[in-house]
Amino acid sequence: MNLTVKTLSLSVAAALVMMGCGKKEEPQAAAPAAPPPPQPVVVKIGHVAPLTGGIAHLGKDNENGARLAIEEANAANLQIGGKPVKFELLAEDDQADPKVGNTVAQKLVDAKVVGVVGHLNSGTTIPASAIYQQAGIPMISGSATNPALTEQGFKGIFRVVGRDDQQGPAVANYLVASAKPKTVAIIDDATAYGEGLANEVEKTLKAAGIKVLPREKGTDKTADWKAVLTKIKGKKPDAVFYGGMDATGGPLLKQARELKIGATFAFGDGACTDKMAELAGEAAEGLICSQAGIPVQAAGANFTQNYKAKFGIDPILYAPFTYDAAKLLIEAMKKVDSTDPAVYLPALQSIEFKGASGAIRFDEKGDRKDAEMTIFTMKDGKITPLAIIKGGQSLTLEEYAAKQ
Ligand code: ABU
Repeated sequence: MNLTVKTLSLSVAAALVMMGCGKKEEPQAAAPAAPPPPQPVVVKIGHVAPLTGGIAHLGKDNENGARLAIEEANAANLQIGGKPVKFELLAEDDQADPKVGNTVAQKLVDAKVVGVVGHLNSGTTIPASAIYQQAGIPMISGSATNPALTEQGFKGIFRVVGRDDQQGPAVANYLVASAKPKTVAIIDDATAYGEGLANEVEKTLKAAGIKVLPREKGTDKTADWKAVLTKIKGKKPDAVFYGGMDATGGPLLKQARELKIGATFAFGDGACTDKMAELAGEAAEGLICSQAGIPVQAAGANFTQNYKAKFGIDPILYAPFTYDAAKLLIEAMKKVDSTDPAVYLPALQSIEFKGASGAIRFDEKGDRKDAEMTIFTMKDGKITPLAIIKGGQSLTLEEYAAKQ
């Protein structure tokens, strides 16, 4: 055996002896399990709109907007107050009925929501706002336009659309400038919204020296307008304004044309949707209408794409506004690192936010500062924006988009 082989053999032998003499291997103690990730704190946000009845399509559109914002916030895995949070949307149906609206408002308060997006109708939003205010829960409507909502002195009540004392003059002035009517008939649906907007239109028309016929009325469920329209036909107005929603405005317009009333028809935001073409058919062509914000065509591209990807349809009317309303609540919570309404309310009051519906700031009443108004006409079955009015300026859709 040469020296090298001998040395190697001794080393191997020594190693084997050492292994044999080593401590018997103990079974490895299991590594302590990692602590489970902290369970997210569930933060409830309410949404209320009519999800049944004639304007359920608008209620669902509003709800979809809020739901998209909530899901996007959850996808961002937010931490508030040092804890992961998961937002949950509690969606309620108020059937566009003020009594039901109050019942579901109380239900949301009892469920401990920390904020509410809604309601859709002014007639439900105004009474429900007192319940939220009393409970200290901030509420933002994405569609209620009656001025009375924010004239109550409630510090936690907001809207992200304009008001009917802005919308009424906007649509009435456009009607005067475009149709040059000498006599106008006005009909409303006897709701807080329909009657209130009709009053604003009447004031503006009268101030412009136009004769306004005695008011005609229906309800938010009227399907047969023939008696009202026959009465109006005899007075030969040049234009007719209707304060009400598309579910009743569509049949009204269809029946007017069936009665061979040739007047120009104008509507407010509740009847300023493509649904008018579905309900009135050809009769809807050429109608004039207004919305109390930017048109859905001007909403942020991300919002529109994500909405369509999630719901498989295009947003209809105020979904960008309810989307923004939900985002505003969450943004205010993030700013103060708290989901406590009393803590985040001041941040909401002073918020400056670039939303899908444009730049949002609130005035001391809770109204949106510098809200846009848009005038549309029905063209080839589609509500088509003609003018976006902001701060006394009138812009086309393209001009508005170029400024963003
Ligand atoms: N702004 C139109 C529909 C909602 C409302 O009642 O105000």
